[in-house]
Amino acid sequence: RTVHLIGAPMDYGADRRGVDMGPSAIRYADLADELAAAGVEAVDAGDLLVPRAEERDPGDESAKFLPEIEDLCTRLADEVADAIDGDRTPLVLGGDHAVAIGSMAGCARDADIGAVWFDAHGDFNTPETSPSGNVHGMPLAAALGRGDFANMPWANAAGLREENVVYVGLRTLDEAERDAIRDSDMKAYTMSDIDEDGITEVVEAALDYATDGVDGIHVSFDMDWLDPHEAPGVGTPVRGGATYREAHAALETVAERDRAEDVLRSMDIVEVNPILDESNRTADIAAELAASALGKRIL
Ligand code: DIR
Ligand code: MN
Ligand code: MN
Ligand code: MN
Repeated sequence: RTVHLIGAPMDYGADRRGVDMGPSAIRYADLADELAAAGVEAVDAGDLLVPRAEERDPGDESAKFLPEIEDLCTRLADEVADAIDGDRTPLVLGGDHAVAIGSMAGCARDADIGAVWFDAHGDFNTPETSPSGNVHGMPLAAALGRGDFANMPWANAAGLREENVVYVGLRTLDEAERDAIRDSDMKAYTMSDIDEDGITEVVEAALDYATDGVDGIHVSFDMDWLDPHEAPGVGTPVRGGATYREAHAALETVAERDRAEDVLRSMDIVEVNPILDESNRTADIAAELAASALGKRIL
C-alpha cells in the first residue's frame, strides 16, 4: 500500500495556538521510519498552505475563522479525494480537529463511508450549540450536515452515513452535544465501555458498525483520546484517557481488520501541540500509532 502524507498545519479551530506545528513535530518524530517499519511506501506531499491566524479576524464568535477553515478544508478534501483515486491512502497530519471536515469530505466524495472517532470529546457541536465557538469541537456535526452546517455543502461528507459513525472512548460532552448524540443514529462507546469489555472487543464492535454496508472507513484520531500522562501535548486534555497500550491495541485492531477486509480509506491524526508538549513525546506517540494503524507488527 502507498500512504499519501498531507500536513494540515491549521490552528483556526482551537483556542490554544501551537497546534499548527503538529505536522512538523510528527515528521520530526521519525514518522518516515515508523511507516517504513509498517511496510508501507510513504509519499510526503508536504503541507497545505495556511495563512497565520494572527493575520486574520476570527469573525463570527459562534464559529471562529469559519471562512478560513472552509478554504483549507476545501483544498484538503480535493487532495484526499485525488489520493484515493490514485490508489493511495491519505494520512492527514493536523492541525486541530477541524481538518477532519476536509478529510471526511474528500473520503466520502464518491463512496459510502463510515467513521471511527477516537477522541475524549464528541466534536458534535454546531455553531448554535457550541459553548466555545471553536470549530474543532464541531467536525462530526459539520460532516453530517447538522444545524447551520446543513447550508454548507463544502463541510458535508456526501457518503457518510450516521449509522456508520462510531465513537470509541468518549469521556466528556457539552450538554446540548450529549442530547444530540443520544438522539442520533451514531454509536457511542465511552471509556466505561472500555473498562468493562476491554479495548480490543470495543474496537471490534466499533468496526462492525462503521464498516456495515459501506465501501470503507475514515479513522479520525484525536491525540487527546490518550491520557494526558501519555500525551500531554494537546490543547484540551481530559484525565482518564486511554493508556499507551490501549491506543496501540486499538489501532492494531483496525490494521488487522484492514488486512482481512481492506476497509481503511483514510486517516487523520490531530491536535498535537508541540508548545504544550514535553520533549515531543506526544508527536512520538502519534508517529508510532500511525504505524500501528497501517500494519506495523512485532513479529
Ligand atoms: C468542546 C471541546 N466540546 C468545544 N472540544 C474539543 O469547544 O466544543 N474537541 N476539544 O476535541
Ligand atoms: Mn477532537
Ligand atoms: Mn478531543
Ligand atoms: Mn520513535
